[in-house]
Amino acid sequence: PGPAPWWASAVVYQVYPRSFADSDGDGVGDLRGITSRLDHLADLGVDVVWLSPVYASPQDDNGYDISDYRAVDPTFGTLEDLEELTDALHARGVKLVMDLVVNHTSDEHPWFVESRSSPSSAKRDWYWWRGPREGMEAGAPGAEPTNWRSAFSGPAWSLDEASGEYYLHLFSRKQPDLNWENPDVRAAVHEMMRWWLDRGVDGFRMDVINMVSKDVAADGSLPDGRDADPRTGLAGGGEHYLCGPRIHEYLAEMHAEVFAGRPEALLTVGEMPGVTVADAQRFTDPASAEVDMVFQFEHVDLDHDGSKWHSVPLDLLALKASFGRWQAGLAERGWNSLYWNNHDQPRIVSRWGDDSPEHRAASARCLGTLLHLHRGTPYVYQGEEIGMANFPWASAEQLRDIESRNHLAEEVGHGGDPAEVLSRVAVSSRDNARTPVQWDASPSAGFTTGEPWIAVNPDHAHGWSVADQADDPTSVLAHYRRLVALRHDWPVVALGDFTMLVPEHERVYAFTRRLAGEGPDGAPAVDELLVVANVGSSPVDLGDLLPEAVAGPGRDLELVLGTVPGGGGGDDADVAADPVLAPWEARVLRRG
Ligand code: TEU
Repeated sequence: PGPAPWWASAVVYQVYPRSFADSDGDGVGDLRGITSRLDHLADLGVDVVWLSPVYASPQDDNGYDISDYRAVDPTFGTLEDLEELTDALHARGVKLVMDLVVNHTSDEHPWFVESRSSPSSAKRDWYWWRGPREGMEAGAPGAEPTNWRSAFSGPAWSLDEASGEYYLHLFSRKQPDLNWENPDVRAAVHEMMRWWLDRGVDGFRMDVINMVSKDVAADGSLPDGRDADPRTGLAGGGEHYLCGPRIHEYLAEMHAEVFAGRPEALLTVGEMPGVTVADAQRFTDPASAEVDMVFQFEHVDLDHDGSKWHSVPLDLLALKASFGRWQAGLAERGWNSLYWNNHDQPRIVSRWGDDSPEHRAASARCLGTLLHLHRGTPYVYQGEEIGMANFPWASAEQLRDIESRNHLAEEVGHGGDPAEVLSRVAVSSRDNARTPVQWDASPSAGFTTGEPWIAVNPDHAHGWSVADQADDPTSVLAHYRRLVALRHDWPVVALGDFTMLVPEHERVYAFTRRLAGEGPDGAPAVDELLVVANVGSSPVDLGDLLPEAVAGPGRDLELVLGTVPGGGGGDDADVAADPVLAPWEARVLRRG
């Protein structure tokens, strides 16, 4: 293998612009707001910013419904503001990765407007138009071409009354799916991507990119045989559009048309619901020339049963088994991305940590340590670095997310008890990730001088803000800074082999990282880290659980990074040797 790619030792930070920082007091975050807060990102030390969509959009799904790929939505500013942000990031050595949403457009995109205008329109075939099910009347219940469900409730097909045909939308009815079978669609996407790269963008995070190839029959028909059990798959019918028959062809073509031969150091990451380890090997194998890494969903699907609205407690053994398989599966070929959070997931400290006052900071540090010490490129979602928690949703009116609101309406419409449905939505809602970043303890947390578009978490006044944590060496923020630095400074963190230890232990998450290299004298040497964490709110005695690893003969362990306040400070040797792990304590130890 050649030299390690630059992103092996990089950390990416995701900005969700609507909720990051508001510069003009309209209550919605914007580009100038981001530019005004770059000190925070520099201080954290991240290498790349992934910016969620800022393109022109009716904002039906907060910008994931794009009506002009080459314009900035006035909500967020102007193209000049984006240029300023790009330059300011580059001046600090930080790259900018844009969101690429090309499985679908907005229904207000000129392409769809033209497509919808008539069945004989030149762009009709740019989207998925189909007549009603054979022998059925358009608009009759169940007459949709397939029974696939939209991820945001209801059928995945909507009827256009004028033509009597349906169009496909795997997400909202305002997000019609593009027809990638049509080469003109693909060419238009490639051209747009090159346009952004030419403007200095450093890569793309590709929204649901493994959904662009649909399992369509040779004659273009979608027969009854393509119906699915409506309760399986992401949106019901996933087997017909997740990693479909032409997906590798499309991504290889995109790579050749857009990225190949570019001298810049770029990053591509494909968001891929339902992707398996075997799929990911091929997608991320440099020899396939498709994408650098993928976002997989296996771990974040572990704590619900069937639907994301039915949460079950996390099984730590299953989590370890899942991470272990991904680490092993992408060890030789390909590369992992690592994330706990993004704009679609509830906050990790509330989800798998313990957000009670006693354990919140410790569990945030512990989970951060675990993630960042795996092999792969870690992603930090805004606010994660200060231990932001879920919001205490008390009424349906507080929710803004289309997915949450549609689900509430649907369940209540079917006779569900509103309070019960709300309590389940509150746990899993994407809005948990979308409350404003907490910059300080002032009334709107320093996010805006106006009325915030979504509630600010009241805990910002109680220590959970950037201002409160910035100068406190024991804070979650200070700990995340150390995690980022560790990946930059230690090749073994970026590149070392991964071996899971004690996979059957119910409370301890432990693994080693090993990298063969050269010692100071030029002789061959192995650098080895042991990571051990207590994933729970009571102490755990390691006893002789890890005798070899912890106290093998001649194996002194040095504490590289600890999570208990003071750890990493003066009495490191004692900490390293203590057999008892405090609640949510994590240690990164190095063999002497
Ligand atoms: O998400 C796709 C996806 O698979 C999910 O995480 C999805 O949001 C679903 O609701 C899970 O419950 C991407 C974007 O990240 C998301 O914000 C968009 O809403 C979606 O695509 C459509 O563009």
